[in-house]
Amino acid sequence: MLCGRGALIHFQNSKKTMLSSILPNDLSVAFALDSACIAGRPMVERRLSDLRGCFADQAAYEADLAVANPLLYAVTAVEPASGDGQLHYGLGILYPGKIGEEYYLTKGHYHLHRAAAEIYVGLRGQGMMLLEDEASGESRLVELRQNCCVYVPGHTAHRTINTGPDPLVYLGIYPSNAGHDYGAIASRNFRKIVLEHDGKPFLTNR
Ligand code: S6P
Ligand code: ZN
Repeated sequence: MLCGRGALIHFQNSKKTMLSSILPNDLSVAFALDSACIAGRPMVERRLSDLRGCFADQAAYEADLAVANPLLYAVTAVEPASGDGQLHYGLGILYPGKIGEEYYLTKGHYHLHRAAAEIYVGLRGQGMMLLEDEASGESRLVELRQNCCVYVPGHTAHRTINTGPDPLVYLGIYPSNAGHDYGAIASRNFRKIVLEHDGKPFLTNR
């Protein structure tokens, strides 16, 4: 899969973005709710092997990985323009499953441009977003499901978690200069984890 993402700052330029500079097929984009595919666009795929260190139960992780390396999630980014004030968005699909008692999740990140906020729009399935404030370490677990929006403030690490039986499909809409910082989370992970307890999501300390 081609990768159009990574820990890069998309520097804004001061040039005004003109409607005529946007490709017609970036103005209206059709997507599939069953696969989160957008025809002709590269999709970043994350398999179980890409999430080493993310799950709390490392023995369960290694045992599952020894058997199979399933696709956990995929994201297609749409980047119509990168000038001042422009937006990018990502269409994500996170499949259902667990490692031990912990639900399948995304790596999670801060934005490289820390002040950049993001809006998640749930399109299908049921899940949660784990938010963690960088300065205070405060955690919030909020619902993300079909017909539900989640606001992720700037300076907030965010991770998506599928707590349901079906794929969780969502859009994340963010400033074009947001970028991704995976390093901070990769080195210390989120403070909290979400486990299944009596069939329901349960937030607890790592
Ligand atoms: C980008 C936005 C999403 C995530 C996607 C995958 O700012 O938050 O498109 O990239 O949910 O998560 P992650 O943590 O692997 O990038
Ligand atoms: Zn983000």
